[in-house]
Amino acid sequence: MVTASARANIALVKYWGKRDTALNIPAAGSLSLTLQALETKTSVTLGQEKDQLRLDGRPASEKATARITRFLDLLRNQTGRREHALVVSENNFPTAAGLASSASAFAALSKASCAAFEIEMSDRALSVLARQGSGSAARSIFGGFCRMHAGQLEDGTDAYAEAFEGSQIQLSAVIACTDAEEKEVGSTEGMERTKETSPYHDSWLKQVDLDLEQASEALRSGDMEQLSAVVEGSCLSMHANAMAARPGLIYFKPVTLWAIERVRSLRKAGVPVCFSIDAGPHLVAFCPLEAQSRVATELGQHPDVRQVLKSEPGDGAKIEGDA
Ligand code: 2P0
Repeated sequence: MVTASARANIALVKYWGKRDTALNIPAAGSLSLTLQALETKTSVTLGQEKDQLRLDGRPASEKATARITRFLDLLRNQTGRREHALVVSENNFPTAAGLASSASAFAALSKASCAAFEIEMSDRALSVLARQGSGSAARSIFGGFCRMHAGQLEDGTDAYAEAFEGSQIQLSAVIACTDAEEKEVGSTEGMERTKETSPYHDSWLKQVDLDLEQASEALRSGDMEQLSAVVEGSCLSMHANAMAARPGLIYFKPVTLWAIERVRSLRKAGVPVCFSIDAGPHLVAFCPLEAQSRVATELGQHPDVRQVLKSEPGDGAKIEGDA
């Protein structure tokens, strides 16, 4: 048995849309921060009769297990080995409610299953592998800030993530968790619907490249004001694009708008903070560590915020027991 851990990441510049669905290649790049507090541990034991997945202590659905089988087939095809696996995965945060669980899950599974099949891979190759499980998982191979490239090659080998170096801004996160129900439309389906039906999708894709440039510049020059404008702009443009799909995708709840308003009031009062929201109702606030407690106290003051998580930047995926 091999066990690996990985942590979820939240994008500062969002990914929404694929250029190749079968190979799961994003249509644009993205930029993220890996978060220590959102951890998945996954163990892989080969030599089973069929692939099995246990998720948070229970047998997983057939759909989730089939996704794992498709992923493990990539490694079986590469090695010529035919063994099936028991995959046991535990998250320390609510799954499938828009808290990026597929990112940490497929990053941890990539790391653990490569070790189980005795395949040596560079972090870049691991990132390409993880991407085929879930687009955002490519970024969770790395710790801290991370830049994902959409690449141009048809086979997706240049669609990988890498650590983003040189940031003058140290960010921590505060996550306002609302309810933890499973969302109605998952990211994969939501992205496809948006690409097919939203009249704003092409403009969104063009905007991502500008946002990536400006966010990188803001991080490297230490300009939190510029970073906040880009991060919130990227998030709201992504949601506007998804809302414009037919039928429209609305991931916000009333409490999400309340939390946006709170973050903006804090910023007006001089606290360096900005927000982002994934395909779910939770809000993630990014701020320097010194502002974390103040932001957490503020975001906890609504009855629909069930839990406030604080996180520092997280480590990349690793085999348990390794440093
Ligand atoms: C992101 N999200 O950049 C964006 C923002 C959610 C909102 O990447 O279909 O689970 O597996 O590639 O990675 C979530 O989508 O989608 C995501 P697939 P994934 O973090």
